[in-house]
Amino acid sequence: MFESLTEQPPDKILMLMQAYKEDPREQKIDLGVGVYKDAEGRTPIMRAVKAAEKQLWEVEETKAYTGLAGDPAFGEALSRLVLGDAVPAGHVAAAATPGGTGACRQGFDMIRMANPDAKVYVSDPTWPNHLSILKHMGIPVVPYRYFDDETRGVDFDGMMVDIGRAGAGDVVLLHGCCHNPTGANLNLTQWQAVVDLLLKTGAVPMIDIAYQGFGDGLEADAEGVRLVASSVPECLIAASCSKNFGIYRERTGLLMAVASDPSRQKLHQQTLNYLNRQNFSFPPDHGARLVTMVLNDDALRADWQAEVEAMRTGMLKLREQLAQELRRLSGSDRFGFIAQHRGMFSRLGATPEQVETMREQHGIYMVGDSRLNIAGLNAKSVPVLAQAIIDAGV
Ligand code: PLP
Ligand code: TYF
Repeated sequence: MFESLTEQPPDKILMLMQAYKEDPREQKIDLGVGVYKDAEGRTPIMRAVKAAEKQLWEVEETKAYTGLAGDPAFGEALSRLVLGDAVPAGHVAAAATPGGTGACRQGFDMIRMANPDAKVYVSDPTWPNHLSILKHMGIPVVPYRYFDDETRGVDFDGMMVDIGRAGAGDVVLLHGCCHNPTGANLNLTQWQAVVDLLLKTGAVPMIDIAYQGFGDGLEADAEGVRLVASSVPECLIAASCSKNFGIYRERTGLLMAVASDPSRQKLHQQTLNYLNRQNFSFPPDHGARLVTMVLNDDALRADWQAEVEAMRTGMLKLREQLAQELRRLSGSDRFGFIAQHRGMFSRLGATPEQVETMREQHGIYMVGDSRLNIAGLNAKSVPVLAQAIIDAGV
């Protein structure tokens, strides 16, 4: 039977990770996969997470199943982190998922279940996994203009025209902050305009937020999500704890369904539970429990916030250093966008050939669309990258 299977396209980001590993050059620089790294190139376990893990080992008495939506305390704590006071708890249904990817997948499943004809509008470009999961599920995808290749900012006029075509029964997928792969984001005025448009058309927003705290701060990064969630009749939010808690392999995420009418909450919760049961039954608990402990303990939370803030400001400093170095080498301001972008990524706007040249000649690994992971840099490698960018003729 399985002879009928054909090879599926591999994940280019994960392939790049492998190619980097196999490169024997000592001075190679990894700007590929979206994993935070400190100046020494390590992806550390965050202090508060480690402390929670130690405590957990002492106090945990059972590994028996939780609930289909995971521990409700996790749902409450993480939805509060994302939504703040924007939406009362009684309007939010939430289910733990295996990572933010699992939250996206479950969200798409809920959309398909509610409306088998739904089209999902996605930014051009978006995280490749959005596209591959939607394709795998047979959900039609409509790209909307997002990145302006000239300014390296958001093509907001184009975006508004394109998402204006989504009608009731369609979904507009938005990145909550720190857009992957471009680093270009909406400001709050633009979020408001998107909300007004969605209210007019009746299209439902789904927000993927995987980098809260990596852009302008934990609160600022959630402003767009909070505005949407408090304004529209219904929306989905897929949140990931992989980056901002540094617990990638624990697979910790949350899918939220928010409704302005609280009487919808019960059915939404039941649907989320049902979908978890169909796809994997109980979600992973370890990472979710650590996150809950960190968020609900004042001291752990303060330490975690301080560490996220240090990661964020460190990345901002690298952005500024890179923009400055490129200003010096190019004698122009055309790389100023690097300091304007937010999050782990920036799309440089280099051609695939230029990306290849940087890899071959300088051992610099970035994704083929010229997305670079800022956290892969340190103060010493920034000038090396800047020189390579200029040498490649970007
Ligand atoms: N969404 C986006 C845009 C991402 O970049 C990521 C990255 O890792 C995720 C979701 C989910 O990640 P994970 O499944 O590791 O939590
Ligand atoms: O975009 C990234 O690099 C991260 C990590 O299949 C990632 O989101 C990359 C590929 C993948 C899953 C996660």
